[in-house]
Amino acid sequence: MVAQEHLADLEIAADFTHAQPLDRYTAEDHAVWRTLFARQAALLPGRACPEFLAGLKGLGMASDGVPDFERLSDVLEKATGWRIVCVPGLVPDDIFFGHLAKRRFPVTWWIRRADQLDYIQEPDAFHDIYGHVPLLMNPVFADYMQAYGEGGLKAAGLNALHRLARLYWYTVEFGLIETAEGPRIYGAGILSSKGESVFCLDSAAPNRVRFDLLRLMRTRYRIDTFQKTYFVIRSFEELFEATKPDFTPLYAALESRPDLGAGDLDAEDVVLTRGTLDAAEGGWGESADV
Ligand code: HBI
Ligand code: FE
Repeated sequence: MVAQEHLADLEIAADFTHAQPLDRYTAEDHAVWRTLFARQAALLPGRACPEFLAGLKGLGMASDGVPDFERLSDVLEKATGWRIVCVPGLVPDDIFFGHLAKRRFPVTWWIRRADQLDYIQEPDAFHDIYGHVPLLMNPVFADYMQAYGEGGLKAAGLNALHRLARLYWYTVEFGLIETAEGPRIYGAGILSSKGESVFCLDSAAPNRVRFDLLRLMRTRYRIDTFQKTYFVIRSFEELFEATKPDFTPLYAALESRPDLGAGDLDAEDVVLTRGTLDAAEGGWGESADV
């Protein structure tokens, strides 16, 4: 499906939100949700971080079909003050950041087709809801996401959006977290992907590097393959504290440092796993970093 098809007849507000068109979900849509949900439920215990699993449980997220966003919002709001808002798909950066800054998480209403279970380029309802919303039940992560929205509005004025986009990519979407039992997943891009849920922890191909804010903001990334490098945080408190200061001097300092490729290691890195970067294993053929 292309984005345009999802727009037909929806009344979209200036902030890109609209009511969730619950009556438009087909039997196939609900079946796709059930399949994806069951696959991840079988895979994620012992792989996802405990905070994600607790959030999933706390939300009472249904395995029976695409959930009602308002019902989820009511549970979420009681826990951390966040709500879900329904959007037609990717929204402009300033709109996206504006919602986050107000503790509203934009969620795409439509779900991928049955022939797109393993990969879809744009975020859909399964990625947005299943991947992102459970961690918004966690108070520290919930504050981090709001701060990210506020930082985004500021970065836009400083020509540093690409730095902040890297932070989102390598934490919110593809982050790993250390636990007493070993590394666990907290990134939504991984949690909503069967293949990457296994690859990011079990494969010898990718690098796993200790989270360092400056280093991360120098690192390009892959949007259409598994990641070449995962950054590992020690706690959500560490992430929140590291990103709390004003980034303005940081952006200035970064001007004189060269970017790193998605698979590059730096002399100062704390390398937890040095990846083989085996292209066949990672699916890294012809595609390039962004
Ligand atoms: N819109 N709906 C939606 N979801 C996103 O994750 C999103 C977006 N617009 C912009 C955007 N993400 C990114 O460019 C920022 O994270 C940098
Ligand atoms: Fe996402």
